[in-house]
Amino acid sequence: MAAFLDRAGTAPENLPVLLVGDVHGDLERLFEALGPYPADRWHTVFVGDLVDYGMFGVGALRYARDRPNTTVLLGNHEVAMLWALRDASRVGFWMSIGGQEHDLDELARDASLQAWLRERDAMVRLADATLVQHCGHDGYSQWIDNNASDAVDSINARARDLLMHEGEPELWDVLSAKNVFEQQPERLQRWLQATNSRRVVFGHTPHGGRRPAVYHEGKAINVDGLLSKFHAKHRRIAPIGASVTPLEALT
Ligand SMILES: [Mn+2]
Repeated sequence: MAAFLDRAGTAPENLPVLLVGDVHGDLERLFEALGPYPADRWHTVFVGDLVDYGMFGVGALRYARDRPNTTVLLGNHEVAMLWALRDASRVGFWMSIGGQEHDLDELARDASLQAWLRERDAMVRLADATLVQHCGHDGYSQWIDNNASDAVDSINARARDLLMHEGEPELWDVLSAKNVFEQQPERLQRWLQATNSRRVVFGHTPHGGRRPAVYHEGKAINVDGLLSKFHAKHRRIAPIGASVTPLEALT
């Protein structure tokens, strides 16, 4: 992971981790959720899917980009949006999954935001060997180069290469795969071994609970708690703590 420092010179690796599930354009609830967690005291990790459904997808991206000590991972909705930006024939599909036309216009006008978004990692392994990725699936393994010394670095390098070279179809397939770790503990265990991790945090599919869903003695954790009131699956206001929580609260 690239080392980066905030203005005060604190490495985020030394801060407690704050997990943020799928935001999906709900900047209002995101701000409410982050209120108790000042950026200078937390390493904030977004699991991806900041855009679509709600009206403020690009706003959420800009906020997350500019928040100190923050890691933003790629979700399938960011991939779909970048795909629509590059290929106008994909706009209809992207809008069918909640894409907001004004957000695409905003992104088209903002080359630096595009460049930043294309450089986001697919996953991060934190200092305590917690892996964070968008979907609860091991399909990312197809991007591990057998000669690579670190699986996570290898996956991120391949994902970035795909995003830079019109590889959105493959990215979409991997990042939109159905979560499987809840139902398949042996597969989860193999994935943790392959990535040298002790547990994995993901979002992507709403868990439907009032707290993040913790499976298999804490080895798999779903933080997609339907934060966005604009989500297609939204039925009621889910508690903010279902999506935004300190990592240490889950152990
Ligand atoms: Mn999502």
